[in-house]
Amino acid sequence: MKIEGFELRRIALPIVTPFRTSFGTQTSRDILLVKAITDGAEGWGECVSLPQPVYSPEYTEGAVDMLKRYFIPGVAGVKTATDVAPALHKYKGHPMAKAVIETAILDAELRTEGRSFARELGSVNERVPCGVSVGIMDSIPELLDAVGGYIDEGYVRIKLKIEPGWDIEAVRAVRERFGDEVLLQVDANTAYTLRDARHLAKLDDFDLLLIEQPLEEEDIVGHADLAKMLKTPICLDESVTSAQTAAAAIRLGATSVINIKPGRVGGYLEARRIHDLAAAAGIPVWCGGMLETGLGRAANIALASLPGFTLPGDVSASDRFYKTDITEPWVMEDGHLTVPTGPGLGVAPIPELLEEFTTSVEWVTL
Ligand code: SMG
Ligand code: MG
Repeated sequence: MKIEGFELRRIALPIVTPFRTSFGTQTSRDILLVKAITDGAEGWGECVSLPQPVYSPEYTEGAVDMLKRYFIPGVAGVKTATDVAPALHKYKGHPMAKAVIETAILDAELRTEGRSFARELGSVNERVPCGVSVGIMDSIPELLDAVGGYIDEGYVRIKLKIEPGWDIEAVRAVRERFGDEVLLQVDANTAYTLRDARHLAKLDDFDLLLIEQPLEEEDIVGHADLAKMLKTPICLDESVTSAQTAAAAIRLGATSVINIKPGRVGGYLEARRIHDLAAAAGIPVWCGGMLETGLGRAANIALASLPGFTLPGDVSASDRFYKTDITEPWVMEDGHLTVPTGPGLGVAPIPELLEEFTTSVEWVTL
């Protein structure tokens, strides 16, 4: 395969209701899409960075700069997606920017060869169960309304975003209203320190599936210490930036479940490596989400259908965040989404919708 160039396209999509986490509130999504132009097919990638470096060090303008300055020139001569990560290895960090270019090239390659992401990654399931991530709200009644709505829609697992001041009582209220049967977990996005250990241990009363990333990204040892003080399993998100950090966190006892987000670890091929090493270590994994459009969602659904993904992911229907998606919308049936089987991602942006939401387009030829 010969890569001829890339289109860098920015789109702006409104979000149906503001989504608040411990680090801020998202009210719309400004997304970078990358299209790889090759002598075979065209391929798409969706960059999961946020506009500001508040979830991880990456931010979208930075990703654009890295792509134009280093990563696009860096893949000149690359003939297959498996050569992308080795070609870019000398450049430190920026996994989301690396992931988007690898995904676009992989999609082009798979479309050319008529193979799907699911088949390429090692899918074993035809559908995946859907979890939903519920933001921090202004009041408990508002939270209970939101959770009730998602349960009525069929979501099979609820994740509550937490922060100091919005944790034990929120979880207690959801358990009291919806019962012990609901699969429930929480995500702190690094909002606590080890000094909060005794407070966090109060979550042990509520039979949660896991607590996600309570401490700082770098604090692997702190998570290992905290794990000894809690019954609730710890699941790392932000801290796991590669297969290497995943292996280290497992070895140290810092994580007994892993949230795999392809963007955070440099792409779907590295995500599969983490899946494989976690499976070998008996560690369950699940697929995280970054408010993807239908494009990024398609790839996540394929990944979530691998055998080690034994917990429902933050894999929700398009209408969880977007009234209008840029692809055919992902619609949940019986709490599940069907794994796409067409060539590559199996979906593509609908041209008129893509145009409608586009804010800028730039071409970079190789
Ligand atoms: O795509 O369903 C989704 C969002 C899931 O909560 C979610 N993601 O830390 O796991 C996480 C957050 C990161 C994004 S917050 C803007
Ligand atoms: Mg998280």
